[in-house]
Amino acid sequence: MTNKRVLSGIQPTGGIHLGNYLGAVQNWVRSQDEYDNIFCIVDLHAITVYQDPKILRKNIRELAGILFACGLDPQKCSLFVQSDVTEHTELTWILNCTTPIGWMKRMTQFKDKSDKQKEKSTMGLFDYPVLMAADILLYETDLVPVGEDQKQHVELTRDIAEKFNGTYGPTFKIPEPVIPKVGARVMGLDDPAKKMSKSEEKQGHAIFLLDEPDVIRKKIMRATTDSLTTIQFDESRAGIYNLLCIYQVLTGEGRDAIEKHFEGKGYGDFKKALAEVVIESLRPLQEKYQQIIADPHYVESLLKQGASKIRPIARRVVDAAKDRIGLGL
Ligand code: ATP
Ligand code: LTN
Repeated sequence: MTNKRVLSGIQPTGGIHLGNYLGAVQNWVRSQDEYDNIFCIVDLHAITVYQDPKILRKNIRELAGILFACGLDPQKCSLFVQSDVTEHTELTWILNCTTPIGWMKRMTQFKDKSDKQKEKSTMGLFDYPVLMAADILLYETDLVPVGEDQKQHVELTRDIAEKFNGTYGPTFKIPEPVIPKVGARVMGLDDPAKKMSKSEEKQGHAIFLLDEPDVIRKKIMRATTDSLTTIQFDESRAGIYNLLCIYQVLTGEGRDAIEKHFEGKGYGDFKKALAEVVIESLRPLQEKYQQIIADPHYVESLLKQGASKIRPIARRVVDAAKDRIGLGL
């Protein structure tokens, strides 16, 4: 029996933050031995909102470096840049023509992002979930490890695949989302009502994996909490709950043990302890990142190698879809 295939993606819209890491990347790394793994730097998704071209190019390389530093192993997975494999755009067009607009109008991420973008919202932003469906369906994916915010997009992907298969005959494999129990929705440190996001520009909103220890300490000490004092996992106290969840995933300790450990202590003590846990968890990957980017060609060659390895799968699936529909000669 062959291994199940995992596919996931991340946008090169800035440095990776703790939400990306705990919600997605850490799980990609952990399950590498078990599955056949494909990971994609989704630059075509990134341009659904304006990106400065020079910064985008720099972000793509840096993101690849960080992902390898986090522990993605080029022997065990293929990491590539989405726009290097043109089949992604080709399948997107085909799926655009089978996806009802009504399904797209229900996508909550589009509503949130287009509210922010207002009249600057593009067709690409609206079409973002179909491009994501193409990413997933191109590789006969079984499992899609993502944070909670992407669950709706994976469900849409399933609907798109089922509709296509129902109309034209079995073509696409139906994928399943994989969402972690803790860490699936890390909230902003400045505002625990908002998910931590790369593109939020406010200082103190996100902890980035390459943040220096002092920056991490400052951000955590200033994180928004409430006027209560006890250290308890209580979802109604969103700020402290978020910090406790981060502590829980990074230490691997149980909730009871954590509450007991901080019994009688104040928010200040807890925040100090959390800052040290975060700093120590990130230290090894920060060191590895410096080694990786010392040779800029190294990352580039791994990305090319990744694309060459997976391109034939994508070609085969697009050709099958074209054939089903009756496209071409
Ligand atoms: P942007 O702000 O540019 O939209 P983002 O921070 O939402 O970016 P993505 O590249 O869109 O990051 O997401 C990569 C992965 O990280 C996805 O699987 C997504 O579900 C996950 N993720 C993003 N934000 C969080 C978060 N706050 N908590 C947990 N997982 C998250
Ligand atoms: N939309 C995702 C990124 C993404 C993705 C994918 C995730 C693009 N294509 C395919 C899983 C599978 C996001 O995190 N915003």
